[in-house]
Amino acid sequence: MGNPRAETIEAESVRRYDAIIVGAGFSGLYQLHLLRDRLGLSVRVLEAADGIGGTWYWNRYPGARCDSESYYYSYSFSRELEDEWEWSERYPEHGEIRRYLDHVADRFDLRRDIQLETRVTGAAYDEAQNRWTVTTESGERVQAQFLITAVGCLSTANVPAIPGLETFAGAWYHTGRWPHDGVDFTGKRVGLIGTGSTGIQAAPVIAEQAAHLTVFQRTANYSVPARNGPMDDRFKAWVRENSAELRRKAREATNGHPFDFHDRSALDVSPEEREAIYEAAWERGGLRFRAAFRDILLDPDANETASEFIRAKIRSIVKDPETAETLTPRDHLFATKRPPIDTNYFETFNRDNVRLVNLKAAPIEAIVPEGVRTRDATYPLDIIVFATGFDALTGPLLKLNLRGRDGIALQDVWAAGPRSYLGLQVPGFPNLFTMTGPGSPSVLTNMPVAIEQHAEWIAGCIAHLRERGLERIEATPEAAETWGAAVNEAASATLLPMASSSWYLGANVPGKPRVFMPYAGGMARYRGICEDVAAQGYDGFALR
Ligand code: N01
Repeated sequence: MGNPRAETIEAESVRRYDAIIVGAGFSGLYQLHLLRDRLGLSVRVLEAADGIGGTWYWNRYPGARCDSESYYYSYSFSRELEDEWEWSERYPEHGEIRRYLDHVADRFDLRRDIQLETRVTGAAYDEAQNRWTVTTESGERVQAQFLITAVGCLSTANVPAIPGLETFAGAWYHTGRWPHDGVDFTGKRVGLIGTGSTGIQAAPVIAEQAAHLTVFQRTANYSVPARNGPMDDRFKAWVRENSAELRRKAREATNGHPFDFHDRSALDVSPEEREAIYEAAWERGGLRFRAAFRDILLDPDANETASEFIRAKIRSIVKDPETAETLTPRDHLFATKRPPIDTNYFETFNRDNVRLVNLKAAPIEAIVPEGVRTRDATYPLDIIVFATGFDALTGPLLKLNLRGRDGIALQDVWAAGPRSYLGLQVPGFPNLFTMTGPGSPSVLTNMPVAIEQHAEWIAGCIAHLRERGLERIEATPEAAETWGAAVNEAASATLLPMASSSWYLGANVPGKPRVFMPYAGGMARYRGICEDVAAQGYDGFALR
């Protein structure tokens, strides 16, 4: 028998809430606002960092800015918020996004329910009490009926296990854990490993400051110019006038961006017309390049025309033919990996202080005290920057050490890859909601659109339970099975699974199961499915 006095003391030391939210980025902030201010729940947000912002708290690397345009990479739920905030550039820089989120936190008085510097190390569901107990790094324990993970999709830094890293005599950094004081590259020999969206943003900025930059490239990447610039007054006025329509478009779009995909095929126009269309899209810049034709992500032959257009651009920009050839992607099609956009990325390789190393020809073997050693050579360096991405989608959730009914561990349930219903719930984990989880559109969309939809759906679901005196919701295994098939089917209808080195498939992390994780059926379709599920009394969930 336990000691009743000790049990009382323990019970008193555990704080209880209706809901605990893990993470204070875009997702956590809005979810807190909805659950507390609309539903009247007691809510606690636990955040590992000492500030809010989520991914934008950590990603402060040189050149870090969003690839979605600022006027729609923001919340749409409050017209007042929209009216009072002014973005300064076409693409918001990381600091400006943090200022925006700080403003949101102040404006909606969110801070009083956010506990910073609190890293969650575990969470377990107790069936008898129908409560989640969350444990933090400092040993604190908090309980809630509902647990909502708002931990982001790209928040677990992937530092490759290259032998000898600990022997490196210089300094090294991962872009997703960038020092707040910045890094001074002046006079330094810098090595940048990785040429995804991050490396492609960082390289031109580092090259301008460093004495020398060596870019270590494993997979060559397509990139389209961002064409960033200040938001002029005319454009700002246009956004204000059209705000409602732009937001509607974003909500109804496949990918949460307020632009239309052209309904013409890349194969139905003459080569001259196609070239002119791509040229105009290249000049306009940004992720919208993909929308030049409807079938770029659907038909390999159509895609090849876009891929070849970009390859030709690389050849025309990069002066040294050998460097241009190394930079030219040939092992995957355009946008089958998340397409980067850039400011002078390919131009950077025309600088005298920049060198490209082809890791496909000679892989990295070790990091040695003086730098990086590949099979062919040793490159002396003072600083190594890892732009090597993230353990995407599942990584941040698995790190929480979640245990559901009967002590089952999420690690075990997902050993062969993630399984969920709508990306929102996992069978065996009642009252746990995974915002932008694997199986939802998340990373294939403009994130705030996906985030708002999830936050609103979860709030609606909890309101539904409360109105009916219900206490518990859990996805059924059958619904998760069917949804898993729908996720696979949606991916197979696109060219996305073709890129074998894509992080969408988990291919960037050695040993990770190769499963296409996000739902590729489009945000609009997904939203409709979620609405139908709710309208049918939460079909596929067991409620009681
Ligand atoms: O990461 P990535 P990221 N040795 O995984 C290479 C979002 N984002 O941080 O392709 C050598 O795309 C790896 O090579 P390979 C966006 O969704 C958004 O750049 O696996 N190289 C690749 O080149 C994006 O897609 C924004 O062969 C190694 C690179 O490192 C996502 O975040 C900005 C290696 C990693 O590319 C992730 O982007 C930036 C190794 N051992 C990012 N391991 C904005 O919107 C990996 N690589 C602002």
